[in-house]
Amino acid sequence: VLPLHRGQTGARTAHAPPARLFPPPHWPLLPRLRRPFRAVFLPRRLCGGAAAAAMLRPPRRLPRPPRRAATAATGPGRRLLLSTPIFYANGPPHIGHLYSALLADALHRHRGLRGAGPGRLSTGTDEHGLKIQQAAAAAGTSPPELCQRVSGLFRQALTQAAVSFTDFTRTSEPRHQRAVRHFWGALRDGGSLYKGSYEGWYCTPEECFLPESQLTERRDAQGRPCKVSLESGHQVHWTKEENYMFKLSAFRDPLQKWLQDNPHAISPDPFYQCVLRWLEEDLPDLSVSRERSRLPWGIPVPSDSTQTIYVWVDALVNYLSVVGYPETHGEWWPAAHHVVGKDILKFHAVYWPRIFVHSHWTVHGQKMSKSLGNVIDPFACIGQYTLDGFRYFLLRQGVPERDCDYYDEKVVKLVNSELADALGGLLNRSTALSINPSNTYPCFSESCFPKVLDYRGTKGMGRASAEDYEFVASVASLPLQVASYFEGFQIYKALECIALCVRQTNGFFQRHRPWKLDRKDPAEQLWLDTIIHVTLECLRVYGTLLQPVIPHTADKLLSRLAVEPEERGLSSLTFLPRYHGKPCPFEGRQLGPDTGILFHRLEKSGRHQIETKKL
Ligand code: ME8
Repeated sequence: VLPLHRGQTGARTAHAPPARLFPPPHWPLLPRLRRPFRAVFLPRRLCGGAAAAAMLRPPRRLPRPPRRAATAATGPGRRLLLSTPIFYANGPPHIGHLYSALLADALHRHRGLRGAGPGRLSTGTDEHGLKIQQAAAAAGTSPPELCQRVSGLFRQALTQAAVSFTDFTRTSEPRHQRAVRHFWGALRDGGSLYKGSYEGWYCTPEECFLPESQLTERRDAQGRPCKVSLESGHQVHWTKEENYMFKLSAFRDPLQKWLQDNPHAISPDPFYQCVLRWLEEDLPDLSVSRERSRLPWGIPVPSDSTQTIYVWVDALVNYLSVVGYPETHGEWWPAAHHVVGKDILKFHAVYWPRIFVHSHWTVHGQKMSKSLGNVIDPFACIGQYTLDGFRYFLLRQGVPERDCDYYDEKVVKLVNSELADALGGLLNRSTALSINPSNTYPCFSESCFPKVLDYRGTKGMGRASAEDYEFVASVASLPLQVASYFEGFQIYKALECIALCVRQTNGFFQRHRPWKLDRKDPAEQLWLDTIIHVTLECLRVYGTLLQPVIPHTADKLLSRLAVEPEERGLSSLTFLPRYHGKPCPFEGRQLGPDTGILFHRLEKSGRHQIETKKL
């Protein structure tokens, strides 16, 4: 029973003791922990220099975290924990879940390629709470059995989608439960909990209380009037019980201040603004437990076996339990970034820091839901569109700021035009034996493509046109542009820029018609080799930059270009060094074996809805 979501209507009847605000707490769920302990959760730059370093000392009772904790939030070699939400184990995965995981995966892979410090990508399943208890009852099974099955499906889907997760947490695991109990103890010892009675409209599918303003009247299946959530349409039930309350209200001002001081804590910006607006409203205390008699499926409150810890408190602690809380999390915290859907922003932003938020996938303009029978099955999509094809589609078309609509024709059209035709076609044309019979990475000729300060005055100097100079400049700036889009959680924009450059490269190739050039004429040969050299250099850059998104296709492309594994990192990525008079390690190198078409065109297909009876 926790009114975390969109406000709270229930009447609180217990008397809340005033919360102590000094020193001001920075995260609501981490209130009044002893100062050094709490600070472990704070990015260093947020607490400021020496003070932060002092605050990052470990608490007396806990083992000392490694010294790395103090530098975890800054510096190029920092460790970073990236996470996806942990998904409810009440139904099979769909493309929305996969999208969250792919965003996190692409960020994780991109970071790895940049040679940043060691990183972790955590995911998992959220297995407690009323929702799971009811889903198990409906499926005629027990909660542990249901969770075992569904958790397995999520693990399988993420593995099949090549999500490079390093950790998979199940909230039913003993190590997680232990962390949650410890966390509860820290809240209690810090004086942030009190016992009270609570009543209000509870929405089980959303696992939260809803205020009257978020409700509307409908008729249930038997035609009786009932109240439902305005947003999700799910029925709500009046719930009244005794439970533990958390003094969230006391944290409104510090949280507001912290967010104002850290405008990048939540990206993209519209979601940050949205959280600030929520905080302008009332922020009532939260109910953080439920009566065990109603909810036996959950972690019992330590030293009060009549109560079960609220599922959201339990779930959020996964971001700590995954890195060994309470013993070793200091190695990873506070450098933690969370990718979440907009539906759970409030749960995260009001309780947890540093969030990348994305919108939702709809299907033919409708919300994806089991009752509408329009849930899209990621297994079927991967089978139909190939792993890389489907990864590319979701990451290229998904725009975090707004909902995106899914339909099959869109996947086929996009993937065929950008991966099969533009990228695959370019590789095919530029490596064809008819124009490159030696099957090597040919030489660049400075006389054909001389270095100039201002390309507008290039007439008569070489064979490259002003348009060619412009295009080469846009490819040269691509790696930085892509990096900054990844950093800003705008992977779709990074892919848009790459697609644009691929189109320009095709234009370059087409414009100069290398197949018309005569190899026997020495001057023509120099120009022909230069055209192929520039094209292969472009392809090498695209292959390198696309690794986080389409790992298999990028590997195939780079292998064809004979780029060794140790030459595929982003930190050492150069483009066209010969243009700058520097040696190119690829020049003259034998190309890799031709393993056929880079990406086969997709056929049109039917829709991929999940068989909801599967469970
Ligand atoms: O909320 N489009 O789990 P959940 C895009 N267990 N993404 C979507 C989506 C859609 N249509 N539908 C869902 C929970 N998602 C909690 C989280 S975390 C401590 C606990 C994605 O199984 C999106 O990331 O309902 C959303 O936040 C998540 O799945 C919710 O998954």
